[in-house]
Amino acid sequence: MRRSIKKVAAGLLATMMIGTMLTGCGGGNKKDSGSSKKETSEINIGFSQVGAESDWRVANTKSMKSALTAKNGFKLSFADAQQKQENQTKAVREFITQGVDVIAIAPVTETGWETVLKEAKKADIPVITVDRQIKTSDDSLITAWVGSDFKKEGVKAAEWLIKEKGKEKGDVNIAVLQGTIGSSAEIGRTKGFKEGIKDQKNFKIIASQTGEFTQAKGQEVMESFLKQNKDIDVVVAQNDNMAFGAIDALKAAGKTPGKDVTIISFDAIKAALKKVQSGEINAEFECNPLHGPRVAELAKKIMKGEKVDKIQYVDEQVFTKDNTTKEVINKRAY
Ligand code: GZL
Repeated sequence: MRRSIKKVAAGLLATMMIGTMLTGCGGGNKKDSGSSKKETSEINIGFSQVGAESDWRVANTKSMKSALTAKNGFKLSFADAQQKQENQTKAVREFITQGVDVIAIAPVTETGWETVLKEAKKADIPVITVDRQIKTSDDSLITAWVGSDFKKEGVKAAEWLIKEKGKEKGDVNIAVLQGTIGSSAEIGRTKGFKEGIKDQKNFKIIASQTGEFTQAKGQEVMESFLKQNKDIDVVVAQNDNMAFGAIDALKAAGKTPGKDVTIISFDAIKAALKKVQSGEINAEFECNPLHGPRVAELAKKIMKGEKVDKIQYVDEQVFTKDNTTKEVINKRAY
C-alpha cells in the first residue's frame, strides 16, 4: 500500500480507536464524528526545478513556491539544478533520504530518470512531474504530470505561419532557435512545427540550433545564422528569451525584426507581449508556467489516497497584434 495511504490509514485507525474508546462504539454522535476526522498533517514535498534559465522558469518557480506554502499545508524543500540533470538526480536522492511524502520534478530532459525513479518507488514516495515530461519504461514510476501540449504549440505556430506566408511564391527561409535538446518543450515544438509545415513546399528550414532557452545563447546562435545565411525570412524562437537575443542580433545586423524578418516565439511572458504590441514579435504561442496550484491539489489528493488523472494539460492561447492590448498585458500573471 502506498506510504501516504499507510500514513492516512494509520491515522484514521488511531483516531477511530480513540473515538471508539471515547464513545464505547464505532459511531459516535454527530458532534463527535466531526471531531473524529483525521486532520491532514503537513505534506512534506521536495521540488527539483530545472534552473532559472528564463523568465518562464522564474514564473514557474514563483507559482510553485506560492502554492506549496505552510499556510496551504506544505513543507517545501526546493532545489535549483542549474539546468544539469545530475543535480536533479542528486536532489531527488536527498528528498528520498529526507523521507518526504511527495516528490515533484520539473525535468531538464526526458530521459535518464529510470534509476532514481525506481529508488523513489522503492521508498514508496509518489512522483509528480511538472512542465516537461519524463519518458520511462515503467508507467507506475510517475503518478501524475502537469504541463503543456508542446507538440500542439508547434503545430499552432506552423498553422499561423501558413496563414501569414503560405501564399508567397518564392521560398520562405526559416531559422529555428531550438530549446534545450531533449527537453519535451524542444522535442514537441520542433516536431509539431515540422509536421505543421510539411505540405508547404516553399517553406524551408535553412538553419536550426539550440540556444539553450537563454537570451545570451540565442543571440550568439542568431549571429552565426546571419553570418551563414543572407536571406532569413522567419525566425522561430522556442522561447521568449532566445527571441530577445535574436532580436538584438537582427538589429545589430541592420534588420528590422517583425518587418524584414518575421519573429515567432513561445511562452508569451509580459515582456514578449509588449514586443508583439510594438511589432518586433509577430506571434506568441503561450506556454503557461503557473503549475503551482495544480501540483498542490494533486499532492493533497495523492496523500489522501484519491485517484488522480495521469496527464493534466494547462490551457494556452496565441497572441498577435490583433488581440494583444494593454489591458490583456496588464492582466497577465507573468
Ligand atoms: C516550457 C518550458 C520551457 C520554456 C522555456 O514548458 O519547459 O523551459 O518554454 C523554459 O522558457 O526555459
